[in-house]
Amino acid sequence: MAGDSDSTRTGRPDDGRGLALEEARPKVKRPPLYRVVLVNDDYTPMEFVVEVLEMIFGMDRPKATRVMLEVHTKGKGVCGVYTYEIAETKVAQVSALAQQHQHPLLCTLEET
Ligand code: TYC
Repeated sequence: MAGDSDSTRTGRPDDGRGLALEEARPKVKRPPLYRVVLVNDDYTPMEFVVEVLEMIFGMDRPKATRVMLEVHTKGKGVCGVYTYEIAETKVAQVSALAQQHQHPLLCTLEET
């Protein structure tokens, strides 16, 4: 704060040596998080979706199968929650795989 001495601000006595001795206050904020969402369609094979969930999101087969079936029955489902760069990369990886195999599988980001 402009005009305030260190000792006023910190509540610690001035040691008289004219050197600011302050605890380092770690100034950290949690980054915003984004959901990676898979969208259902009528054409992408279930097996392909399960493999994508295993490859890109590190799920084991039972978990990948549960998530795929949730998307299939409810219309969409969350694959994971990540910081922006990681979420964007996962979306790009899923989209690239879907395009390579000519499936219309859609994967998007949602702010949390
Ligand atoms: N509905 C697809 C089918 O019946 C399977 C599917 C599941 C497709 C999840 C996309 O994100 C998806 N073959």
